[in-house]
Amino acid sequence: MDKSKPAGHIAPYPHAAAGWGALKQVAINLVREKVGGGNYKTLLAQNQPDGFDCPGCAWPDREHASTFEFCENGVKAVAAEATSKRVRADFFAAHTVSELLAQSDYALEQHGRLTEPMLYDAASDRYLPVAWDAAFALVARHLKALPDPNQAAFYTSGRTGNEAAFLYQLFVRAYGTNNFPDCSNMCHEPTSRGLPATVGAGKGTVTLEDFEHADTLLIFGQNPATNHPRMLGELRECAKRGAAIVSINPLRERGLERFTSPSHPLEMLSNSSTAIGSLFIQPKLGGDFALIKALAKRTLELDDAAVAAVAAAGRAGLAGAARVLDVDFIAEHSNGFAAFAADLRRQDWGQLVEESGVAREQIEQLAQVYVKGERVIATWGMGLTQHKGAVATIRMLSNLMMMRGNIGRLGAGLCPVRGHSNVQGDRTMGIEEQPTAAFLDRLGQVFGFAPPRAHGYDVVATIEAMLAGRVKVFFGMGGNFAMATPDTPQTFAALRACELTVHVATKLNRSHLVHGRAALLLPTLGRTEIDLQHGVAQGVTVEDSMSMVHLSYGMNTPASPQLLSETAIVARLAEATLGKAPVDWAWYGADYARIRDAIERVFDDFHDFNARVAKPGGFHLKVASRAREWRTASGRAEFLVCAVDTDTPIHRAKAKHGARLMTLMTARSHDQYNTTIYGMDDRYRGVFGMRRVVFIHRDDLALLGFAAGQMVDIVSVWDDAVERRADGFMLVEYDIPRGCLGAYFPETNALIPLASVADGAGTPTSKSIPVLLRAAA
Ligand SMILES: Nc1nc2c(c(=O)[nH]1)N[C@H]1C(S)=C(S)[C@@H](COP(=O)(O)OP(=O)(O)OC[C@H]3O[C@@H](n4cnc5c(=O)[nH]c(N)nc54)[C@H](O)[C@@H]3O)O[C@H]1N2
Ligand SMILES: Nc1nc2c(c(=O)[nH]1)N[C@H]1C(S)=C(S)[C@@H](COP(=O)(O)OP(=O)(O)OC[C@H]3O[C@@H](n4cnc5c(=O)[nH]c(N)nc54)[C@H](O)[C@@H]3O)O[C@H]1N2
Ligand SMILES: [Mo]
Repeated sequence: MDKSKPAGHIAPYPHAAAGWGALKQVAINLVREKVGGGNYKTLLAQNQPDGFDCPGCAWPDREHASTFEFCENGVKAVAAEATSKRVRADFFAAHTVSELLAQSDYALEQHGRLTEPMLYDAASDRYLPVAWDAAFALVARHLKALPDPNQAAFYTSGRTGNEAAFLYQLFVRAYGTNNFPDCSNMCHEPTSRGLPATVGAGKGTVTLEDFEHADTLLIFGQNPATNHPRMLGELRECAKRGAAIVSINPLRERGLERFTSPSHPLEMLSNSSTAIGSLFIQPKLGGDFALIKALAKRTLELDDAAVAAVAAAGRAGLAGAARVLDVDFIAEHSNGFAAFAADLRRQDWGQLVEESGVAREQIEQLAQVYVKGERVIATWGMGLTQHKGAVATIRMLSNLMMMRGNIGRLGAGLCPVRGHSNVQGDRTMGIEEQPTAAFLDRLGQVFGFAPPRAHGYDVVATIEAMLAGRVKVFFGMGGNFAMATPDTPQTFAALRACELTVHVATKLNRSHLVHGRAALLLPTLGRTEIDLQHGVAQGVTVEDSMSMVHLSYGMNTPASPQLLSETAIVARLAEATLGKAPVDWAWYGADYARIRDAIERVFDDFHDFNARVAKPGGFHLKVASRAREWRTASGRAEFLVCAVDTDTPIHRAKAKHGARLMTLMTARSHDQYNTTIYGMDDRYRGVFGMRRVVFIHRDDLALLGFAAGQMVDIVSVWDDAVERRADGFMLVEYDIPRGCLGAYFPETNALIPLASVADGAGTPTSKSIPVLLRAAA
């Protein structure tokens, strides 16, 4: 590993987020990606009715948007797919797999689009061309040879459209397993597991319309300027209206301070910008649970004060102040409030301050903002989900919102902000290792087969099963399993222990190089490309983060005539494996509208699917909690008592190592899409030309006896004998709470122990890793 000083530099970013910087970056990207002339027009068709859904993120689009919503990172995602560079058979002939493994993730991405199916040849350590039919026959042979279908696992990344996802889960269940690890397991799983127990549905309750009416926004653990740039447009409008916007984040992310809108020419010309954040609260990593519980406690105290004031005023014959709690909501809609309130009253303030890392005065200030809001939206991203206590944190947030009836009414609600553009839709379609019995019953009835009942493996369980030899075939529908997952050396060993690994992909990545004894690489169409089946262009449907379902049509000529759509790959693999049972796969693959009809038969909420989705903008998929219909066991929204966890791996490591123990978060730079590295800058955080950096507070630099710019190795602290380390990172002094560090993934994934997951969700704790720093060897 190269431990010499990186070539990059650090320079604070003084400008607003987006604006001219973003446009310049867009131009650079188009040139770098050598997007062919005809493909420029694709950018204009992005997120427009009859265009394609942006493969960038899951933030929704304004219906009938009249101007192109310009988004730098959306353009990067499109440009990466529309690149004119190609990886052909001659490329693989020229490079052994071992050679390619030595290249960086950035270099692998730069080679361009995959063009034909390839089969690994161990004798030459190269990928060689293979015919599609032979490829499907090979996978089918492996699958049929397994003594138990549960020895295969089927991964999904969140770009896969609904039609392919539906057919895929049908095939896998007809084959006989529920082993559906998916990117969601590493992402918003704590949301999907946390919310049903409280509001009865695992999805957000707001739509864009609610943003037009909200007067207060609480943004937890999200970096929208980089990861959901179109969200800034909504925030800008809210800010202009005078809404209070609070960012709760250990880092003061740039896009939440000031934003120049590229779709507002005046702001661009005058170099002016809209101030966005009204208040910044910087909890320590993983401190959100204690902070939210503190807000709930304070809200209760303020209500007690209001009740006392009313009583006093009444004695004096005056009208008193209004209640702080929404007593009507609590009485009519909820369950468990008395126990919840009793727990809040018992809760010690000191513990909340200590565990959140936020001073009591600041908590009280934030509580004032919260109770002043008549219509409050709470949004959250990976800053809440990738912790041991993530499920409890999300439930506590739901509790807090319910106290003031901020769920299921105009301008208010819960807003988990999902990542991949169709990650929510894939789950809706049944990509789910823990399917409900009701869903399986229905699937079995509609298609006349008996789906497997046993729950399957999620991402972490799949890696463990591969290591233990219990999973022998790994099939990846998109994504980059080897690099997105924790404990990198273990994951590599797991993949290498497989009899067969198969990846359906658009571009080369490391997962294709860390392979099983047999390995296939199956190239597929991206969402921007025309998908012709029997001469007819097919659209695919996607569901965004706010449950809007719409059609997406590709416009570009496919990167290679040999590419198959994901749906076609599933249909042909299913037929090769199962014949025409329980359905005629090819018949479905020939016309995606038939798959939508089948989806409608399995899910009531998709009634009239083809007709409704044909309308520009599509339709909103019902979320019961939005309508204050509570699909919980009690039929009411549940207040859930949750205690502060003071026995986490972080607490235990601190007890052992004292103040030198640091908590590390791993997040995204501005120039990456998850494991895809587009460039080496993190502009808004002032990092240029390098990625191996660690953000650290100046007092911690002093405490540890380091200086900014010095190189360190990072070592995790865990209770097994495995040494987990990541070497050669430059220390960058940063405005981050004491005891906390920040770095980028995937370079740091080797530090996350496989067993370190969110309670009740299995999500790797990518934002709270106990580590020690050592001067680089
Ligand atoms: N351009 C681009 N767009 C993307 C992606 C991408 O990689 N690139 N990825 C997509 C995907 S799959 C996803 S899931 C989303 C991810 O989007 P985000 O949720 O924004 O993801 P991250 O960059 O991991 O970091 C989240 C934020 O959490 C903060 N944070 C870290 N720990 C804590 C904590 O303990 N508490 C609080 N309150 N905050 C914390 C970090 O400072 C950071 O600002 O973006 C999607 N969109
Ligand atoms: N340490 C740490 N680890 C993390 C995270 C973190 O914050 N910290 N975040 C986690 C999160 S939120 C997520 S969602 C996961 C992401 O995990 P994944 O979804 O597995 O990873 P991606 O990097 O999004 O996958 C990129 C690859 O997908 C393929 N691809 C792109 N478009 C298409 C397509 O249309 N079809 C097909 N078949 N393939 C396509 C390309 O080959 C590309 O190389 O990573 C997780 N890992
Ligand atoms: Mo994600």
